[in-house]
Amino acid sequence: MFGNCIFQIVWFTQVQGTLASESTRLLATTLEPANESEHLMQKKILKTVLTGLAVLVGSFSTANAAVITGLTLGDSGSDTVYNSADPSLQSVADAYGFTVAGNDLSVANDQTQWQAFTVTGGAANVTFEYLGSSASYNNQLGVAWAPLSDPSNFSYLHAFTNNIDPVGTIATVTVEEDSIFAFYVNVNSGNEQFYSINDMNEDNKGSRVTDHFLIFDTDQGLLVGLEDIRYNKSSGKLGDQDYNDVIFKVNVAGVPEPASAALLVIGAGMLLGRNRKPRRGQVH
Ligand SMILES: [Ca+2]
Ligand SMILES: [Ca+2]
Ligand SMILES: [Ca+2]
Repeated sequence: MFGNCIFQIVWFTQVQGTLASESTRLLATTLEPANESEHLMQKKILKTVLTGLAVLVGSFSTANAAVITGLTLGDSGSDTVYNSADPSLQSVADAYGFTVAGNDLSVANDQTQWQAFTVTGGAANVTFEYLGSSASYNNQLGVAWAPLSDPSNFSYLHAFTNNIDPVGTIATVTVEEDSIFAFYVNVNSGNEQFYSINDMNEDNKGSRVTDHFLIFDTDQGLLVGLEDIRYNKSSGKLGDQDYNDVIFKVNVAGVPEPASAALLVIGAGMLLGRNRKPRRGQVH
């Protein structure tokens, strides 16, 4: 689960009324395009986001009351994980002891169909931990996020680069309240870009919904495996489709409220004051 968050299922029927008015508001505020292609892109992303809101699968309360909600955005199927060079996604999951509801994680059977997440009720810190890679490309990974009031207006927050940053690198980026976020990769330092939102990927034209990012909701946070090569018509796969090109863990937590942050600073000051006194004693 997301850190120590409380998991609660939110069924579509419970939120349908709220979403209907939200949909109207989004449509009214976002479809003012600068040109036709931008218009089409906005419509496409908006449709994707609203479809996802209609299939909410779960939400999480965090420390500052931020609620993180996984969106499937129309994805309903697991994807095959093919074996290739070590470390395989399964071997990394095993090595780090990832479990789902107390049982060993299975990369074949435990895939969520989440493609993106909404953040409401407060800002959220998204913390990456780089766990492993089997890729010749250097891939820049991070979060793409947009305000819910303007869901096609993405900003990019870089977290780490495989093969450059060492395995074990930890990086935190902050996503604002009332936003949607997804994972992105700049493949081979920018030759291609893929998202965890399949409809935003250039190789996903048509009805294919094969994921570039497989996302698992584990007892230690999210485990994510990336396939960094595009869809190949003749093989019917995304590259070798081994999802071990970059493997990372993600934890999402509410950003502390200002009042709590102020208390933390005061607390830290008291601790520093305490520590200084003995040091002075040692010097003299
Ligand atoms: Ca899928
Ligand atoms: Ca691969
Ligand atoms: Ca690989």
